[in-house]
Amino acid sequence: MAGSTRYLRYIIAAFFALIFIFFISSSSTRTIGQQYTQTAADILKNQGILRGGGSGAIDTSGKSTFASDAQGKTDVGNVVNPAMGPASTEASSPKQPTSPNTGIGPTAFPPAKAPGARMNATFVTLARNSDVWEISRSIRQVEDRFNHAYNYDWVFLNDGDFDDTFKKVTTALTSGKARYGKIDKEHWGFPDFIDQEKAKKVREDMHERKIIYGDSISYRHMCRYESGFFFRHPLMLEYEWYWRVEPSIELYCDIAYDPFKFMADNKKKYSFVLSLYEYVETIPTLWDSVKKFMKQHPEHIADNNSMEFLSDDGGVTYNHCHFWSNFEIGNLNWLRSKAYVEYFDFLDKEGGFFYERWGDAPIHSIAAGLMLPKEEIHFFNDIAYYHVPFTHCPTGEQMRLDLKCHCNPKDNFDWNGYSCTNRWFDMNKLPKPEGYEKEQ
Ligand SMILES: Nc1nc2c(ncn2[C@@H]2O[C@H](COP(=O)(O)OP(=O)(O)O)[C@@H](O)[C@H]2O)c(=O)[nH]1
Ligand SMILES: [Mg+2]
Repeated sequence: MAGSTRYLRYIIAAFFALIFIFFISSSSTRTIGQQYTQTAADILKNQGILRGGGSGAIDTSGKSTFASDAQGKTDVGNVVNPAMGPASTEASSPKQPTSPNTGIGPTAFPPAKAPGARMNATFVTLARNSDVWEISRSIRQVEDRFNHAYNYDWVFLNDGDFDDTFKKVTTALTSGKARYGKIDKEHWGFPDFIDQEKAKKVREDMHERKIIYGDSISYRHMCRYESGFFFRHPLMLEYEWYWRVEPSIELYCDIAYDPFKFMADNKKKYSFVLSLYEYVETIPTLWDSVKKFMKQHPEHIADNNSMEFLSDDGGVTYNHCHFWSNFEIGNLNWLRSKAYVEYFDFLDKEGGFFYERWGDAPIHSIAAGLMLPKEEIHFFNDIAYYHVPFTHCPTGEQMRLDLKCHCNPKDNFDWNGYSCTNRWFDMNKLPKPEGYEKEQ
C-alpha cells in the first residue's frame, strides 16, 4: 500500500512537472513570432487608425497563403476590424513598417536572384474571381519583366471570397508569396451618413447622361476603397511600399532595377506613368471640397507643392489633371499618415463618392499634389505601360532598345494634348526626354 502511494505521488509530481515544462516552452517559442504579428497589427492600432484586436489574424506562416488555406487560414482580412479611427501619426513615425525587409522572422522574403536588400514592399491587386484571366496576363508580364528576379509578395484583395481557381492560378504565376484578403464590410458599402434616395437619383441621372460607370454602385465602392482603405487592410500593414496592378495591363520594357528601392533611395512617396484630364461630370464639386479641406487643415499642405500641376489659376479652379492611378508605386506610410487619413475622412463625409462619382485617381493625385513636396512625386519614363486605352511608351529610342521594349513609340500618350505629363515637366522645369519632339 505504502509503495503504491509513493508511486501515485511520483505520477502527480511528474504531471505537474510536465505542465510546468509545457508552459515555459510554449510561452518562449511564441515570443518571436508574436513580436512580428504585433508589430504588423499594432502599428496602426497604437496610432488609433486600427481599432480592435486582431494581431493574430495576419498570416505569418511564411508560405503562400493558398498553401495555408488547407489549414483554414485564408481570407484573414475580415477578422480584424480596421474601422475608421482618429488619424494616425506622421508617416515618419518609427512605428510604421520600414524598409529594407529585415530578412528574418516570418515576414522575411524568400531569396531572390537580384543582389542587395529588398524593400518592405508588395504588389497589390483588387479583383473579383471573374478577373482571373485578365489579372493572370498582368501578373505574367510583371513577373517576366521584373519580379522574377526580386520575388516580391503579391496581395490580392476582394470584397467577396476568392475561389480556388483564382488562388491556384495566381499562386502559380507569382514568384513571391501570394496572399488573399477579404475586405471588411465596413470598407465596402454605403456609410450610414449617405442618403440612399439621393444617391440613387444621381445614379439614374448619370445613367441617362451615359456617364461611364455612372449607374454603378460597385464601381463607387471600389473607388472609395482604393481612395481610403486598401492601405490599412490587415495584410497591407506589414509593408511600407506598394505597386498597384490591375487586370489586362501590359509592361512593354524590361525593368532591370528595383523601382521600390529607387523610390526609397530618392525619397519619393508617389509615382506615375500616365496622366490625363478627368471627366468633369464625375467630380463637379470635388475641388470645392478640397478647398474647404485646405482651409481647415493648412498644416497638411506642403510648402513646395504641385498646385501648378492641378490648377491654372493658383488654386481657384481645378484643371482636372490627375495621375492615372491604375498604375502606382507609392509609400503606404504616407497614405497611413495623419495628413492623408484626415484628407480622406473629410472628403468621404462630403459624400461625393456617392452623390457624384469621385474616382480614386483624382483623390490620390490631389493628395499627392498638395500634401507632398513636388520632389517626392516621380515620373517613371522607363516603365512602359498600357491600360486600356492609353500607352506610355518611353521616349528615347536608345532606352527602348536597351530595355528590350516592344511598344510602338507612336502610341505614346505623354506628349498628346490630352495628357498632363507635359505640364508636369514644365512645372518641375525638367528637361524633356531626348527625342520627344519627334514623338509628339
Ligand atoms: N473585388 C472587386 N474588385 C473590383 C470591383 N470592381 C472593380 N474591381 C477592381 O478594381 C480595379 C479597377 O476596376 P476596373 O474595372 O479596372 O476600372 P477602370 O480601370 O476604371 O475601368 C480593378 O483591379 C478591378 O479588378 C468589384 O466590384 N469587386
Ligand atoms: Mg482597370
